Amino acid sequence: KQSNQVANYDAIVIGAGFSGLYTLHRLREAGFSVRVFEAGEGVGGTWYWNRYPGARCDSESIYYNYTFSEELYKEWTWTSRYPEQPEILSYLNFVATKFDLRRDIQFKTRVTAAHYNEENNKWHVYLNDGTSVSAKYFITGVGCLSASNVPNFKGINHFKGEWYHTGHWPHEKVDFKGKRVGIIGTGSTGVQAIPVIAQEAEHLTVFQRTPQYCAPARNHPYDPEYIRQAKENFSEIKRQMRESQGGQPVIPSTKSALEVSPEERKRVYEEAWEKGGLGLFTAYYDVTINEAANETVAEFVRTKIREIVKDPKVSQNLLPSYFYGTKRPIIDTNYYETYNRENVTLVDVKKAAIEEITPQGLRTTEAEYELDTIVFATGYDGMTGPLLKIDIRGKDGVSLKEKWAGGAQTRTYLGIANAGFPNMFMITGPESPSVLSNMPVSIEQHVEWISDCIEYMREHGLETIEANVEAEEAWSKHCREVAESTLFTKTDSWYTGANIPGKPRGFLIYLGGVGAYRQKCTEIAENGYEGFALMTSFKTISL
Ligand code: NA7
Repeated sequence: KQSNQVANYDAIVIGAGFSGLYTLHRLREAGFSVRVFEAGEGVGGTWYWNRYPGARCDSESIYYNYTFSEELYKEWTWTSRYPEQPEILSYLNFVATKFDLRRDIQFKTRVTAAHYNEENNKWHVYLNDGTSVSAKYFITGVGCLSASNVPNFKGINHFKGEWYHTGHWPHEKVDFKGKRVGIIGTGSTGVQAIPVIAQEAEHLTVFQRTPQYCAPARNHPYDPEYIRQAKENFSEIKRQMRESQGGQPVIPSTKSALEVSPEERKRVYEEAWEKGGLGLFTAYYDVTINEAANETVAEFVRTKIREIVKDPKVSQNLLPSYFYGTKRPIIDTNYYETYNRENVTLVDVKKAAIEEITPQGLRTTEAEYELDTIVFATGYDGMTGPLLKIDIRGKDGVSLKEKWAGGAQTRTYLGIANAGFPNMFMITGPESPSVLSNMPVSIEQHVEWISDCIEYMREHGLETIEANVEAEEAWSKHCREVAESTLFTKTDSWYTGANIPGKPRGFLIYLGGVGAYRQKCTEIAENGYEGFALMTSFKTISL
């Protein structure tokens, strides 16, 4: 498999999204040789692939960016509160140009395998063009939501029309004009795409399995004065984001939803609804930990749905019943309103499941639907999926798949490292705050921690760093305990692995908060990388 002369680097990074770009910049500035491999033709990661209609971010733009460079923060100006995909992709291209990153990125190249070799303490990384490279450090910036989930529906290969998954959208515009379109899935992605596709398609049929809680985004262009103030307050915003619970400068509520009067609660919820965004989620501290508190928000949203959607039968089918916020809270633009359109039909596939995709469309147990185009907004094999697509093997040839038993019952140390996988680091890996935070903040924290660690290794003449089994067990246990103290584990979602048939259940995200997690990681580093074994020599001594 391996030629005699492979290119060797200090570090190999997979992915040129937010994670890979900053890792490259940071390690290169510290004097290391770095090579990034990226499957796409350009930078952007998530924002390169997700080009579906309506794709936008649900973190506010002035917080959804890097903060490692004040100059960069001040040079870039966002146009609106929730930026659309093309604008975020332009931002990442701007970053790549500003820091001259593309010269160390090999595009259109997929990493198929990465094997640790104990003989020479190198990671041997195999590429889809048949070549291989090696490095001392192996860093994954593969994203949390990049392994698309296309359900294995019978007949999909015989469909005569076109079908797309939202996470792999074509670069050229998909034309829905005059088409009968079906969309499966009503998560964050479906909710963004449905109102936009409905405006263009002749008819849109939404196949919904679980109704969702949404709140209006109230997107709007930014007032230049607001932007000016954000730029002026850069340092303070950065500090607040880094110390916060969710990665945005939100001061957490200290009040319970149950300690205030129903009138006061309604006033607070109405205010959050009018302001738009994720305000309902953060209105009271116990919304995601106490069932009765949760029900107050849930019922508030259900009332809004009943008010907005005119046909009572349709609105009834749109009422969610799971614990509010335990699937990703969604912010929308005219989502519920879209069901008042003549050309939109809602089909409840929990009542009548999808049986098969037919050559002409889709059949449920109750009816057949003729469709020209099917859009799968069916989500991802989250967190572990992107890593397990690659044949990653650590010491003794043990694969990550074997270690994690292929599912959501992962064991990691801090979501960054794995026992048995020396010198490998995961950016926003399973059991880190990752997707339940404002991603760029969590990504920057990991990149800085990892690059500081690599610099520490160089300064101290160290060869390997590897998480201890005990430290890993303790972290995973802590991660599970925090999750179990909330309502999150009571709902089937991609956080638990439940969306992928056969994936063992667990809880893939650390819910302790961005600020507390950062502090923990910093302490570990300051204590000489507590919980890790650091070695000056890697050679196995054979007797
Ligand atoms: P999600 O949130 O996982 O949503 C996927 C949707 O697809 C959801 O409504 C699912 O219903 C539905 N789904 C999945 N498989 C099926 C099958 N087999 N039949 C019918 N319906 C199905 O993915 P998104 O892309 O919307 O969002 C992912 C993340 O991106 C989001 O959380 C943010 O972090 C950004 P279900 O709810 O499982 O019943």
